[in-house]
Amino acid sequence: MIATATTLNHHLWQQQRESKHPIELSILLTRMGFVAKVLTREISRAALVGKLGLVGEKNATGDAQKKLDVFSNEVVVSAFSETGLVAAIASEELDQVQLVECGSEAQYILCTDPLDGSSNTESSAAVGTIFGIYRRTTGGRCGSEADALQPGNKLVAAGYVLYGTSTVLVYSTGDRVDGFTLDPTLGEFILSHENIRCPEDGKLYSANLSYYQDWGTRVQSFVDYLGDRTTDSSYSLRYSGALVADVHRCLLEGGVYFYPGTQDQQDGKLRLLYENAPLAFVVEQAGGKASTGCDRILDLPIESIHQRSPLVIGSLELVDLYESFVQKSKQTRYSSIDEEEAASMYVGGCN
Ligand code: P6P
Repeated sequence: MIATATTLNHHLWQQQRESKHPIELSILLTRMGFVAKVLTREISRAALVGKLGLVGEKNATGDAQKKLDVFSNEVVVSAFSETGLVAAIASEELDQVQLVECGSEAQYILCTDPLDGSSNTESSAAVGTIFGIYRRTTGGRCGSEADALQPGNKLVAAGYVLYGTSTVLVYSTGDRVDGFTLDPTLGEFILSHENIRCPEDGKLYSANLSYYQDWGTRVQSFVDYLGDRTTDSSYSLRYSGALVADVHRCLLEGGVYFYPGTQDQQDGKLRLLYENAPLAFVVEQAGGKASTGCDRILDLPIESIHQRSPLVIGSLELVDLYESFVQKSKQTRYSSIDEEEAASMYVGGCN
């Protein structure tokens, strides 16, 4: 019954009242809800107002930049700058950290991929916004890049917005994960996925298998195991081209998403600060797991804002299974390849 529905704002107030987080985080997460409403509207009508297509340049990480990438970034930067609570913003679409506010109240840092999976916009497939929020660490009058270079285990809040068949906002401030679905007739995010728990295991996996030949033999063995129909465990591949959509599916239904390193890009494609770390924060809070295949994502030191890392994320059992293939020390469990071959061939992993 809609009259008793819990809106995002009410949920944030409840969490804040139970002293789960400071009022500033409620304000910032409410702001993300506003951004999500604006982007829901603009993404859904982009084809009608000439907002699809490329802008011509590439962004700081070499990705082709879409008009919607630039627009989404502008919406995020302006919306969070107006709060007076954000000292600096690190974005996939900005070469450098944008220093925003020098007021004493500006104690937070926003790290964001404003429009993840933007290549999907041309075909009206799912896209997302990823965000992570840190407290400032430097004491200077203004924020600085150093404030953004914190490991994911220092995040105070993180989440994402999925623009799919519905718009869903998922967030955690460090003790649970909740999801809200936008009711466009009310303009409100309504609690629809309370206290999300990631299934410990699952039968779905997400990866771009066109890179199979570029992966090390240990990752290839993992993929071969998942595709082996002679065993009693049959897995299905689901890959959308949008990290947010694939991770959201793993979070709700169980499954694993992986984007390993290759010979040419040993750290893979995905960016640690504003893609992997915020999603790892959410998935771990829901009982899942996120690593490079070797090391916990949230413990990785972050030396540059566009730093990349391999990623395997999702159900605990499936991430452990992946790690059992790529970690020499855990390799006795499933892999048929012998230690010498594995040790000599592994790319982007650990021994
Ligand atoms: P590929 C989108 O560019 C993104 O960052 C993720 O959202 C997505 O999972 C991945 O890259 C897709 O990369 O190499 O499969 O096209």
